[in-house]
Amino acid sequence: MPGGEMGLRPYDPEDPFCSYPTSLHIEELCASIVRSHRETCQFRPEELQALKWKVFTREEVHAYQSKTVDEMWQLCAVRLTDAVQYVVEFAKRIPGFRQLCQNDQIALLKSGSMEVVLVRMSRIFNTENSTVFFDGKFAGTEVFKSLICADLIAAVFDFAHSMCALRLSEQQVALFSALVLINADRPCLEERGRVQRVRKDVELALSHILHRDNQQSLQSKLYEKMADLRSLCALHMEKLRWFRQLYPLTMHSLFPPLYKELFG
Ligand code: CLR
Repeated sequence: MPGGEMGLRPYDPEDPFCSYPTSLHIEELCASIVRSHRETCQFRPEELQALKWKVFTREEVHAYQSKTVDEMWQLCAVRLTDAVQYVVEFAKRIPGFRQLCQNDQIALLKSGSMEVVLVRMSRIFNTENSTVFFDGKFAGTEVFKSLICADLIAAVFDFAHSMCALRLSEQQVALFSALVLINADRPCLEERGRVQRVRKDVELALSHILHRDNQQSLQSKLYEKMADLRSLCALHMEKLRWFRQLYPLTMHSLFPPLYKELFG
């Protein structure tokens, strides 16, 4: 069943708890999205601060580099899927998302979940030594060597640097993540108009907090970042197709079902 791996259920118009965002005050919408982000962000800011300098040793890096291509891909696919699972939970808690038809929920997650993972990556990226929290410690690009996609890894790390340079607050990250997900331009949407209505509210919510924080100049920078996200995800899909051709059985039998449902 499509969406089964994500635990999505079809929209039930009789459900009294399905309120439309238009009925919510914009402040409430902001608060709700920020709360959803906090509850599903996988690592709290205080936790990350405490772990900041826990980096892999030379021996540990060597162990990652000695893995075979398919072993390392599998490990990354598992870690990535954990992160995506949290994004799915975040999406479900965005007011209005559950009221979209199930196919549109799936279409938005297929095209947007990886983008939100990359936005979230900037929260757990240490710009001082260019490392990201992966598999229990902070990892530099060299850890990912055996994936044999150095260009993708370099591009992802560059993106994390450029996101960190914006110095977004957790609330701004939350609203930006919601905006990345609720995008009426995604392929295969059945009810674009309804997605557009939810998006308008999220856009209002983002402008509201940028205005409140006196950081309106961030708006255009965030819209530029969305273009970067698109090309990074296109590159991810390209690498995945390459990998599937080389190791069809690993992909088929060892990759997490959710990863295959969203990207396969
Ligand atoms: C993103 C933020 C999440 C925690 C998290 C888990 C897995 C990480 C991911 C973050 C960032 C991107 C990441 C991924 C594991 C592998 C992937 C480092 C930090 C890199 C880019 C490799 C992608 C390889 C695919 C082609 C399989 O809260």
